[in-house]
Amino acid sequence: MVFPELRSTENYAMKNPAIASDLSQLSLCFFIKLVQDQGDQIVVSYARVHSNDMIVEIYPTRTEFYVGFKMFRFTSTNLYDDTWQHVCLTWENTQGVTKLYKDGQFTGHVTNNETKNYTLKAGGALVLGQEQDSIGGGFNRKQTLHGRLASINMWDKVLSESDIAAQYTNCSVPHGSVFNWSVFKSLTRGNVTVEEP
Ligand SMILES: [Ca+2]
Repeated sequence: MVFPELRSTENYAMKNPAIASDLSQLSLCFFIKLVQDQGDQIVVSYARVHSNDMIVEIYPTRTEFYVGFKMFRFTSTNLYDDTWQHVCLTWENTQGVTKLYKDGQFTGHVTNNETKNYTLKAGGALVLGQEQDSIGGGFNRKQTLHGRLASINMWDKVLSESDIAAQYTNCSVPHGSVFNWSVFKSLTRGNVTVEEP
């Protein structure tokens, strides 16, 4: 899926509602190839209870992941890279820990105690390439995605390191149990295009 370089709030893919059951843990994985234009890049946003219920935002020097409006900041792993990368984030509400994997390898974890016992509520809108400030809208052209995104899937459990490594090495990704990449191909808006490999 190709997100064009001209920043616009018209370019995205949206599934609404996107999540069928409340989540106490999750894994979110995707392949991404960014255009480095020095702006921050929104991969995905999910809005239900908060407009920031789940966000992946890649900055030139850090990556921020939100669950329930609470932030996990990763500064030691650079994802702002114009080559193809495989990225997985896992979160669970027992310890309130998010783990980041790049190209199949664990790169670090961040704890946010405020996400302990939090439940990500079902029924919200999931948008690829835009940051929501209201459910399904409130986009900002400075918070968009430039580049290519593929095989974004989400599961309702924390995947193991070996499961994640297999996605990267095989380039073969099992269907996400929460949402599955293939559904987004028919949900694009604006100038977002789908290229088949
Ligand atoms: Ca927002």
